[in-house]
Amino acid sequence: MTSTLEGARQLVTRGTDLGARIEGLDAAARAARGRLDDELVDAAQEVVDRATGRLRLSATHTVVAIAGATGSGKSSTFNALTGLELSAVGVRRPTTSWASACVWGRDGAGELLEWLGIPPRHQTTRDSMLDSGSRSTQSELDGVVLLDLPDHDSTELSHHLEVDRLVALADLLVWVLDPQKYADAAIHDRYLAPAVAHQDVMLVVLNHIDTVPDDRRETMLADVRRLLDADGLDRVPVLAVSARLGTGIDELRTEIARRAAEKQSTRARIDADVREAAGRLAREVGDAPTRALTTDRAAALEDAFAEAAGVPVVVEGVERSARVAVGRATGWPVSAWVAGVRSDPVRRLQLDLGTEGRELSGRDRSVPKAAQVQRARVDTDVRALADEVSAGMARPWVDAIHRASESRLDELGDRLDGALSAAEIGGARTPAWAWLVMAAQWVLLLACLGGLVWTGVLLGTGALSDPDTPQVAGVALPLVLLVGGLALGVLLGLVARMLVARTARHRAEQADRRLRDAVSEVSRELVVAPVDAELTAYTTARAGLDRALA
Ligand SMILES: Nc1nc2c(ncn2[C@@H]2O[C@H](COP(=O)(O)OP(=O)(O)OP(=O)(O)O)[C@@H](O)[C@H]2O)c(=O)[nH]1
Ligand SMILES: [Mg+2]
Repeated sequence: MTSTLEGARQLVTRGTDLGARIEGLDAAARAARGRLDDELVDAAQEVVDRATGRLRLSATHTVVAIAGATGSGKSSTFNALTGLELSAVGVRRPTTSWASACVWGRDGAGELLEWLGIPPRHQTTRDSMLDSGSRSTQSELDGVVLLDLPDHDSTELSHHLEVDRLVALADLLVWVLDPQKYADAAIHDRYLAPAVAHQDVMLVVLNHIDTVPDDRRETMLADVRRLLDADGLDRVPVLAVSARLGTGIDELRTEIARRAAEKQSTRARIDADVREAAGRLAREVGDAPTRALTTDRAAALEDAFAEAAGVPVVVEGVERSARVAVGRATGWPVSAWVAGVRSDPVRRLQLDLGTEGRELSGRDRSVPKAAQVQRARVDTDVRALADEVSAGMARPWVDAIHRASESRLDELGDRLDGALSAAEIGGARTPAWAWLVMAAQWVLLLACLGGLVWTGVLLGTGALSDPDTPQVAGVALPLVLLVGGLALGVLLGLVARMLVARTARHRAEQADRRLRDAVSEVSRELVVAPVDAELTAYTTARAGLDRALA
């Protein structure tokens, strides 16, 4: 029960939500602009413009256009329906050069006629109240705007343009065929067969039926039917008419009047236009699932960028430099001498970090060579990203995504350099604990040296075991100073080494984080954002088409 109700409600919404469908097509066309063929996008946009234009105008009028080959009898049919000799019916072909209109019920039709581009001199109004002579037949057509068009097969270009323009704007189309040309490939290929989507807003008239012998009429009508079916127009009614004698004109008028009274043609026509345009777009857009860039993919790209920028080399440099410099400051001073360092360790520390800092600032950085080599990897990764993200999509989107992914790669070198030189890598500071450790090392060294000298003097004077010599826990103080200073200095040196390693690692991690942040911003701006824009456009286009075709 509920599901039936739900179904019914859906049908109503589907039937009435033409506005949403037009909006969907509009959104899809905008998103496809620059990505799909311009002509296709333009055509969809025209449908949107036409549809919104028509919907703003009179909903009580139905624009009925009479179209067909020259001499088929369009103007004659027009005259027969209006009951007036409005359109020139000629022997010289083509006769009609400009469309003319006959309006039943003028109220509200002015803007519509303006929109149709029919100048006032080509307009006639039939007001049923005034046409007392044929009131019943004329009031039947109330709300009809009947258009007599030029021929579609003319040698005159202006005729073609006028016909194509008005055929696109009409709510209901009456195609007039004649016994000579009803099988013409031109009319079937150019107008009838492509109008499959519009068959619910079309009528076909076989005119000049008086010229066909009675016994051949059935066969000819069946033939017309067969050809229309072959075009896919099996729902289009065919009416046999003689505009000259008036045969079948009442039936034609009744059919037009019925459709006009239902007031469905306008929306049905727009609906068909929207569906057709959306269908054509959808074939190009494809139906691959929508997607977003995965974080894994973006992270892999950042890695490639970081490597291209030489971030690992720089980070390793930061760690090495910190380990060496802080290590020198905090190690046992004697081993520093042994290592052949004669200069002031504090000065050396600053000098070293200063050099590293300059390298990292990008001005005389030692990594550009690495960047050159790694550019190849960036290209590969960008291509892999574009491949992955566009997998299964239709060609135009695959191309658009690849184009977008590479669109800004030329800036890569400059942008990475800029980002890295702006990044704060820190690390030039000697930590407070290192100063303390260094002071302690010197105190211990002095204690050790003091103990050594003292012990030497006592040994020289033989007074080492003199009870006057100060003692600590039964051991002579000079020996305690010598051995204790030495042992503690070495021990402190070992402990400091662990701290140095941690500090160096910490600084390296910090530098890595900051550099990667800078690189990540570059990769986001140069590759991720452009690709994301394509994916968003794809999602918008797909969602729009789903709405348009709902
Ligand atoms: N016998 C006969 N002649 C017709 C019929 N309908 C039109 N004619 C004649 O066919 C010729 C062409 O008719 P039009 O109404 O001018 O044809 P059209 O389609 O408007 O032609 P263009 O304006 O040139 O495109 C005229 O001589 C008409 O008198 C018909 O049903 N029977
Ligand atoms: Mg004509």
